[in-house]
Amino acid sequence: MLLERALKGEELAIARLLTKIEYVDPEGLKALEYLAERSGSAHVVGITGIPGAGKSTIIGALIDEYVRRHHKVGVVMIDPSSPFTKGSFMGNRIRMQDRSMLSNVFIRSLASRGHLGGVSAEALMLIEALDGLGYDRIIVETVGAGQTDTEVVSSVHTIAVLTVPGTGDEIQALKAGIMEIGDFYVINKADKPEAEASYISTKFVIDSAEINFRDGWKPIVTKTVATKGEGIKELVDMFEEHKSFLESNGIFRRRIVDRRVKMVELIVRRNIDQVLQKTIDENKKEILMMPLLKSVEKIRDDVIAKISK
Ligand SMILES: Nc1nc2c(ncn2[C@@H]2O[C@H](COP(=O)(O)OP(=O)(O)O)[C@@H](O)[C@H]2O)c(=O)[nH]1
Ligand SMILES: [Mg+2]
Repeated sequence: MLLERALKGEELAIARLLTKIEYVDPEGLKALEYLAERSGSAHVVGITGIPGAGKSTIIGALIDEYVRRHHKVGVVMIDPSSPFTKGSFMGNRIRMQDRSMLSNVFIRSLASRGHLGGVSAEALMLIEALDGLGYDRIIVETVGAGQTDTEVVSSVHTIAVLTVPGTGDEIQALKAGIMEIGDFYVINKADKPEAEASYISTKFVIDSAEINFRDGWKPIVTKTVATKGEGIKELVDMFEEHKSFLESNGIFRRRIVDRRVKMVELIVRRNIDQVLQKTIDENKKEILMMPLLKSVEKIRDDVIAKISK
């Protein structure tokens, strides 16, 4: 059976199982239900930031560091503009013959449009599944904009916002309210001369901000050079610290409950949306001929009837 083989860690079986989950196939959903009973221990970290900030690069470096620490790493990428594969992350490292990289890392790229009509439900289902399969560190790459991202971002344990030096990102981000979401502000590309100024101004914004930080955690500002792996060990240390902080507050657990509630909501909402769309398509003519409120009532009653049978 596919699930059994996936639980044994067979990569091909995992890939096929996740596809079935993504497509909301009955076998996939059954497996997801089983995996959801075993999940709940993975630390889920969201990496967000504008395209080109270095998200994919830093994720490659984080994978290295996590595997060095004997973790199993799952990656979910919600960025249609950069369809990375395991090969593109692992290219150099496989040549270094680090076999553990191959068996302890699973990377999944999500397309821009999910099979349920959006990508967030799939992302949450994949996180749940990877968690249940024993991946104890899960990284989610998002561009940090739009509804999908908001839904996913609010369901992860730890959020790291990548900013690029010299772009005035910090000020823009603060204005846009993005500064309120991060647990970490990572000034990547710290090899650029403008990095120090960015670091100082971001720190200033955090220190002087009169905002309620998420869960009472004061965001940490830090610098990295993702391409050289600089600052990555320290970043992972701080992620682990944040994990302990969340665990000691009961927030770690609460976030997983939130994730499940959100997942259920999204799946049901999209099921209902599909019925609604179908009903509207079938009744276009009637809608046009009826008074407005009458047609609203008719469509609503039809949808309710279809759902409840
Ligand atoms: N100089 C420098 N370039 C970097 C660094 N991190 C990433 N880059 C480069 O920035 C570009 C965009 O990186 P990518 O990871 O694809 O960004 P993403 O769109 O946020 O996923 C690539 O050409 C990377 O090599 C860094 O620390 N320093
Ligand atoms: Mg990317």
